[in-house]
Amino acid sequence: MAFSRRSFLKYAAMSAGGAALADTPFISAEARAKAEGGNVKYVPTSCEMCFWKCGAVAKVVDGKVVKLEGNPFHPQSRGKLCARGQGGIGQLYDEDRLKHPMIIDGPRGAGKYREASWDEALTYVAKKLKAIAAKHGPESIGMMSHGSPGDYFTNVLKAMGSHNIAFPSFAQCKGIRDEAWLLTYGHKPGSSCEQVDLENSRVIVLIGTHLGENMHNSQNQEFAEAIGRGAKIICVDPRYSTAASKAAFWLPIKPGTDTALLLTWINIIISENWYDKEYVEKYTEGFEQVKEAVKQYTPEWAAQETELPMRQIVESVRELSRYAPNVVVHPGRHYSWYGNDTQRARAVAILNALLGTWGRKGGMWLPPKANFAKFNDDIPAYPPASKPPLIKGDFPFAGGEGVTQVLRDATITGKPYPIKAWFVAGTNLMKTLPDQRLTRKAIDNLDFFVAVDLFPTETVMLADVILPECTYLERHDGLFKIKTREAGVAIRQPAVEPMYDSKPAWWIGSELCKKLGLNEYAVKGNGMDAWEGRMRRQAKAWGIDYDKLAKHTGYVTIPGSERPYITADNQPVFNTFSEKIELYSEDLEEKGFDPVPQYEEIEHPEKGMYRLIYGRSPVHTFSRTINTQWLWELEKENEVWLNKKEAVRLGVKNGEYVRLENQDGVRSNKIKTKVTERIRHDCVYMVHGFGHNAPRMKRANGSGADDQKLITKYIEDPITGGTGMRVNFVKIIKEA
Ligand code: MGD
Ligand code: SF4
Repeated sequence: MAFSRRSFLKYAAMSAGGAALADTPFISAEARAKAEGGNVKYVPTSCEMCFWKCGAVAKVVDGKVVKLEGNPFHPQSRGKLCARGQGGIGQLYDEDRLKHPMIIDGPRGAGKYREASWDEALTYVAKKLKAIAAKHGPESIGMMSHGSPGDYFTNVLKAMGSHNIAFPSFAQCKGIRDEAWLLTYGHKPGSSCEQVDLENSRVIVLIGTHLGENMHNSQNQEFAEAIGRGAKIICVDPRYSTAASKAAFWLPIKPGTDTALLLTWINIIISENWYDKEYVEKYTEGFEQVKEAVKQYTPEWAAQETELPMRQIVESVRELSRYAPNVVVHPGRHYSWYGNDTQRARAVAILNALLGTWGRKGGMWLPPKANFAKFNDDIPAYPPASKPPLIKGDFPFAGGEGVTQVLRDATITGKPYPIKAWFVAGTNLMKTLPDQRLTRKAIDNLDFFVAVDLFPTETVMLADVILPECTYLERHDGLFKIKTREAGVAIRQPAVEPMYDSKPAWWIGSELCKKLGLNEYAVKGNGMDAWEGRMRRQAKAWGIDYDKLAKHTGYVTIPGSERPYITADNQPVFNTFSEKIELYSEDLEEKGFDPVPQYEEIEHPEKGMYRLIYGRSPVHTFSRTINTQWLWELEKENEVWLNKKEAVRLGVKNGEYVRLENQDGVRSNKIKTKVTERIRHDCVYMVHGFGHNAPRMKRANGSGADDQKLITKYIEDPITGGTGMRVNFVKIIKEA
């Protein structure tokens, strides 16, 4: 391959703040190819190495992708890609990819499969699904998915009459936060990306949001620019993270006590009259109730509870108020920490409202204004669900995306009605859902299990039928609505033909519809260009020039959609009952929850045990990139961070391999110790996603340790169903 590992590393070398980002000249894709001549193509598309969906441009020489660059026209990449984005070539040419459809040929879990043609595999899947639907009802088929394949299989399931579709990005991630902001502002704090105006912020508060290690391209670019401009960072994290190393205030909080700090900050801001009175009066409801409810949270109390110096608590919030409203308390993203997380997210939302950040420069920009014409390509309405879907469980604010573990529980218990088949696309459930023992038990209970994936992961290798999707560089995938400060539309289109016998998910879903006798839900037209035809019709409905998008820019702006800040003729719209920001939530009160967040103490580890906390690496996405050649070479294994004094007490040396054993006696793979003063004494930290148990993924298998294996305990948030996963305690076992 023309693109050597060495040149890749040059581009992708990590800086202290995360992955380096490569620049691209500002010129259209077609014009560049013409200028270079020869057998060179530049194909604008959208990255899927994570779900920020940056605009990328693939350079293709003689039919091979040799380079990926950031699309300069796309606001989420701004001409740059992170290391993972550039590493997408490694995913495309990974020799461990799934190459053919496979049908199980032995007991589940034994790893025995036979190759099948697409026709045979899809006929088999359709026959099995039909039989299960006939015997137990279509609702007994459940789906779990992450990323773009979900759309196509949602169509299949709904066409069959099942609405039991759930996404781990809800209960294991940001759904909790989104519901809290919907309750408060009537808006999520962002759609494609968080609406944080870091570019113009004067003070940025990060509560466990580890920008720099958590790598979302444009957000990290803006964060770096803000630091360069002298913006002050207040970083609340038990660990001296990359972001903390750039901070004016690092608050090494006792894990699980963030709501105590937030409510105390709210109390200080109110009692010191540091809040934005005019804004609060004009745009919020329930101020007096909040004032009353937070009175009890004094700085003295918070200092004890959070183990932070009182002076630091007061001085940091004074700094924050001093520059308000050009400040932002980042809404965060991954929220499933302690089981009371919706109220922590509410506290962040309320704090932002008191500082008047929504719609203010340096705060949170207003959502862009754009009306996209309805387009469903004349697909008929789905049949009504034969039984009410389970996916919200007993959680009153479980949102529209569904709570994954509810499907898993019903698969195990058969209650309130049985789930007999799973359709799993683009998610490695064994590494995504807490308590792997339950995930395995549920899979063992299934009558039928289909997986659509790129790789033979531990979850995929438990499926009865495995369907190989092609990578994002080999497929059309739709026109994406992108909402940043402006609204726009981006394209995903193939840079090269699908390798092996892999197919795009739209094709798999469409062919399955036909095999199920649901032709009216299949993509119109035949052949591999049918989806592109649909994309063209969609572009037309939206008034977008498809050819410009596909050949030149990869992204187009919706003119006039940008209106980031409040002005006299640009007033914010809050989609709440009161049409204001609801500091006091009657919706929560009605369902028996605290209308203003209150602090709840959680269990802490006993001496000798440490709370297990986890986070991200700038060069990996969950467990999905560990096997990707260059990314694996950059970081092959994770480490466990252990406080230096604790290490001395335990006699553990830096670099020594240990195992972690949790409160239920579950032991990890061996993991290297990073002895450091950069973490509190009561917790240990590791990067999520390593420690695969997937022998066919040669690089990833057995590399590092799996945090999910140790997360046998989780606490469900009673409001949204989020699974609090930082409630496990581990001890360190020295290797013999
Ligand atoms: P979290 O896991 O919530 O992640 O990124 P974030 O939302 O930033 O936060 C991890 C940080 O929380 C760590 O620094 C940890 O020390 C700190 N922490 C742990 N416990 C506590 C606590 O009790 N209190 C406080 N204040 N801090 C605590 C996740 C985000 O990252 C998400 S949701 C996605 S989907 C993306 N995934 C991803 C990826 O996989 N790879 C890379 N490179 N970037 C990613 N960006 C996104
Ligand atoms: Fe790709 Fe990186 Fe953008 Fe994610 S942040 S979409 S991995 S370039």
